[in-house]
Amino acid sequence: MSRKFIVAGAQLGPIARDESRVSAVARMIDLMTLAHARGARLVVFPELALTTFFPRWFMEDSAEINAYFETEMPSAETLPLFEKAAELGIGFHLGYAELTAEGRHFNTAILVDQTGKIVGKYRKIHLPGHREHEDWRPFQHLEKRYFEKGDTGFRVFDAFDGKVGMCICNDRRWPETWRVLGLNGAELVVLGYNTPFHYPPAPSHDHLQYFHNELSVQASCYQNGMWAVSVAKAGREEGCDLIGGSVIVSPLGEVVTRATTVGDELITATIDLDRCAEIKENIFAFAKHREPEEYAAITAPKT
Ligand code: CDV
Repeated sequence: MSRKFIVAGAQLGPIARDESRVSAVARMIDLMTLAHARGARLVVFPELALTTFFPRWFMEDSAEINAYFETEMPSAETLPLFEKAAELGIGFHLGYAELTAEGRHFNTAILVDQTGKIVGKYRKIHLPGHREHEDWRPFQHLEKRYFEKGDTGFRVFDAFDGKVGMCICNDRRWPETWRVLGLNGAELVVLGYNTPFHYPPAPSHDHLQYFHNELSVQASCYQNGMWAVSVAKAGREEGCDLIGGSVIVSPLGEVVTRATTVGDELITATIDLDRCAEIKENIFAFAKHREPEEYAAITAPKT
């Protein structure tokens, strides 16, 4: 049986600080409807897709912070997305800020199947940025303040006739993310990101933001023989420029399709999960060619 199907990346333009979840969900439903019209079985939305990228502001008031988090999924505001997905028979991936019943905060993403059922959850492991307000920055990046390190590991889910893994934004830059997903059998990795164009700790790298984005995803797909759908929240959001550059990448490391704007934009491609074998059974046949006894430094505690 063929494992060829169409996937979509639903890049979102900026979400204003005062934009409601209802409005963000309506934008996502429009993109989902378009994805369905183009024949997609799965549509991928960005990281923290329901609100503005709030870690750019220092906040101390827990009520103010918690207002950006979801305590249930679906909620009254997000239910229409699940209902539309079930009506159209299209799966989706969604990033959001999760507040658990125990009061824990995570940067989370879910995978939803074509019946509208949640079949996978991932909580972001590599949290960039800092914990306290840093005056010198033109904008803050307080993910370490607002989120705990994820506790799900890099799991892979049986979905869409294949093995699907997830990661979120900064995770995509770390080869360990993809290698663990690859060792767990992932054939398709879906992810979203919010990447500011300006990187205050090393502004001389700003002109390389799009390059580093593609470099990370392309190298990782090739080195692990997997497809990726990597999707931005993009554009000028509350005065902060976020890169676009959403891509679908093949197991050979090729960019199959790429967004051309920094607004709401749908990209689609036909992917064939059977093509992962071209890499997984050849140049990166893990069982034949890996030498894990030489890799102990990778998992040694950090110093
Ligand atoms: N949301 C992110 O994780 N953003 C980081 C930025 C801060 C470098 C990223 O890796 O794109």
